[in-house]
Amino acid sequence: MVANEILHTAFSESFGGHGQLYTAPGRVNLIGEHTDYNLGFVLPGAINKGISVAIRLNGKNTYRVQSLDFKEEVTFAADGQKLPVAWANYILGVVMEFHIRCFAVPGFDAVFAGDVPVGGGMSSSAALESAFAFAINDLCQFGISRRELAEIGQAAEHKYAGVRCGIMDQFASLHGERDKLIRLDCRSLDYELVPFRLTGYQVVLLDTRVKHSLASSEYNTRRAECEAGVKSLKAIYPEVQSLRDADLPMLEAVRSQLQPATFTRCQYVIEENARVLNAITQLKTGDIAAFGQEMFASHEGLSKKYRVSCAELDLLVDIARKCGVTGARMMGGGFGGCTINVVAESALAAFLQEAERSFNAAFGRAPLVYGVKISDGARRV
Ligand code: GAF
Repeated sequence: MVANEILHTAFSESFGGHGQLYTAPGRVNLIGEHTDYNLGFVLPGAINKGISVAIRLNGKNTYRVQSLDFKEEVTFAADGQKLPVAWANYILGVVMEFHIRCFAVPGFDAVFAGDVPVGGGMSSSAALESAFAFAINDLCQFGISRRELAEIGQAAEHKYAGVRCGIMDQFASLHGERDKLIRLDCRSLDYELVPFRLTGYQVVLLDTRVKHSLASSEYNTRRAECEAGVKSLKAIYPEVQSLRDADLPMLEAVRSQLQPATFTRCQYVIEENARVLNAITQLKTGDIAAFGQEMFASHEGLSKKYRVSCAELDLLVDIARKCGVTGARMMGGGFGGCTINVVAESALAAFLQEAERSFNAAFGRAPLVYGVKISDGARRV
């Protein structure tokens, strides 16, 4: 997390005096990818990397926000006009979502900075939305629940970043707890905190440093394909509201009405939902080897059926398998970013060495390595 003094100093240099500090984390997801917008199950956790903000009401109608990382400052009003600076739109979106819910956000001055790698699949955007949503709610004493703050962040992302994301990232950033994963039912938003402190194992992310420009449009295409599948299923099974309500025989029954690609996308989602539930049982019974196998199967589905992986991610998962890593898969929306690996400490050094060697041989650079800890969600500092 960003050092508090850095934000305090930057705030006082730009605005004078002190701002109140808040922080919100990025997230990892152990299993359950692209299941959230299909109203299924996910198993994320908040991490010890996030975005922190120093903020103070300014008595005006405008918002003046400075990004230390992008070295930019933007002033805007709550008029809903999209801004030319990409990061500022997430904050504008959050402010507008408060307004839509009849919570008028008074003007503020803010400085923010973070250590969640942008485009790394750890959801820096959700961390940014959650940091501002949490801070505004607390500063203005609106009394909005964390769950609704997550919905505010999600809506901001839909409308101001153009990504029709699910709720997982914002929910995890707001509800995370140290050493606990979140078993989230993305339909009811009921959740359970599942203890996740594996003695002798580490969670390590390997960053391909690939950021695919098609990631957002492909994401929205996948979502549309799932919706097409639901439409056909509904015609025969009216009770189906989302892929979460279907099983493989039901999907088979409508196969002839679906494009082949749509069929395999839906197949992946139905299988992935089942994998999440299996994996949670395995985690609770301490069967980490079986849990890891579900992670590998998840990757296989994401790569071959959902088609959101890329050569760099596939290679890293392949190396992980060969090096005896317990479980590995691509994480997040796909088309780049990180793999998540559950690795026995005894296997870690050899795995990292081999990953660096093989990745370098194939792509001419080493992947970045991040060890992450499952940590608390958004909070006042
Ligand atoms: C991105 C989205 F923001 C999430 O909602 C989720 O769909 C994820 O991709 C894929 O599981 O992080």
